Amino acid sequence: MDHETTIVALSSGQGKSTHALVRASGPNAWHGAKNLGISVDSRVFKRAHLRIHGTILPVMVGGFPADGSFTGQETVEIQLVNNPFLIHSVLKALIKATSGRFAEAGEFTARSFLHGNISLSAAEGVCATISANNDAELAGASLLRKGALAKATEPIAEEIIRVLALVEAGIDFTDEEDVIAISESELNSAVTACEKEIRNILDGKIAMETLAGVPTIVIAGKPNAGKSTLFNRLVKAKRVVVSNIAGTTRDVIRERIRLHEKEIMLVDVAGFENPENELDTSMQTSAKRAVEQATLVLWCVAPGELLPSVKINTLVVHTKKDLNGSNDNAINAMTGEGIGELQALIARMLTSCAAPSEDALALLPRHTSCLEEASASLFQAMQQEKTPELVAAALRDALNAIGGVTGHVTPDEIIGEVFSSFCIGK
Ligand SMILES: Nc1nc2c(ncn2[C@@H]2O[C@H](COP(=O)(O)OP(=O)(O)OP(=O)(O)O)[C@@H](O)[C@H]2O)c(=O)[nH]1
Ligand SMILES: [Mg+2]
Repeated sequence: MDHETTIVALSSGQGKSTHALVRASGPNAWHGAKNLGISVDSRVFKRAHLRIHGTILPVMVGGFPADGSFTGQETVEIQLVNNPFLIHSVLKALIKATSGRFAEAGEFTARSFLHGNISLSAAEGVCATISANNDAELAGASLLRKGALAKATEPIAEEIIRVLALVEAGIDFTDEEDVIAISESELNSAVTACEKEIRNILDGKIAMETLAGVPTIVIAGKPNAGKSTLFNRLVKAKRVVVSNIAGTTRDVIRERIRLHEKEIMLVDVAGFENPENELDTSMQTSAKRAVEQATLVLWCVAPGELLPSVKINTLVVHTKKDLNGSNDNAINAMTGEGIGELQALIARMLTSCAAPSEDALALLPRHTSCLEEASASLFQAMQQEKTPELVAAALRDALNAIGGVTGHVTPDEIIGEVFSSFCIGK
């Protein structure tokens, strides 16, 4: 990628909307806009008239100077009516006027990274924000975007650099007996501390891909407990068959619903009982697998049934309230009594089990492997404490691996790979 040519792209998404946003960034961005009859004022968004095909097009224009733009280069943003023909004409006119070219995928964000405005992991956060499908994914992406991972790893990298410098000084002054740049015990405790920090990040991490799916809520319990009636109530439709014959539901039934503004997958399964034949066994296996994969299990208990042993992601739901008035927390899925409270409780439980906590970092697989590599190299350095040259080599490997997270020491191919997953215009 060259970074001296002005790049131009449509920055708003596809689809129906009243307005579209065209962006140009690079050394000729402002000059090019002027060539089209627009005078750009720094940090001002204003009405303007664009000269195009001999006609005048009313637009809104914003100008960002190099030291105040996302890319770190002069930028112009033009808002116009969302008409594909007009957008295409404006893009072509801007490219001609700026002697520029169409931007490649992720090129605006790549320039931001290359001008030192954001770290590589923060750039990946921009990408993850654009493609987020749910609240948890958005929260994970925003932690990345705010540079939380870079903030956590940079002090570790600085410490490795400090220790490496001392080890190398020791190698350089090996002839001078009385010069000990770093003692074995000092080296060991510094490297151990760095390794522990990396381990903490890895242990407390939330893998970004686990946030991508919608949470799954499985309604489970004994046959006839009222599971399917609750399923239908939450889906707000007669989606599954309900009857007083135990064993009515046989398959795993899934329905995507919204609950308190959250997208969830609701699942109804066969009641748990001792299998009596092959069909029972297969039903039970499917139900068990669904429960194992659930984010949250609603374990339905009808009056007179024994309570299950409590598990972390399980919420016991007392059904058929009308048949057992003594339990305050019970529901009646037939009338809807207690359903509002149950929905609120589910939403609260999902928030606590799905969203990353303030200090939990959402890592992409690339980050995890860089950190694991860094940890392994530090471990290697500790094994080699008697041979300074090998310690230095292992520390350099650790530094390269950790630098890969923030982009300080990232090969061009990896940078190219990261930005190519963006869409054009970002
Ligand atoms: N009185 C009363 N009956 C209920 C209530 N909820 C469900 N039922 C009845 O209980 C029976 C069983 O309900 P289902 O929803 O089919 O139970 P299930 O747990 O899905 O049963 P299986 O699919 O056989 O495992 C049906 O006759 C329902 O009408 C309730 O709150 N009160
Ligand atoms: Mg059922």
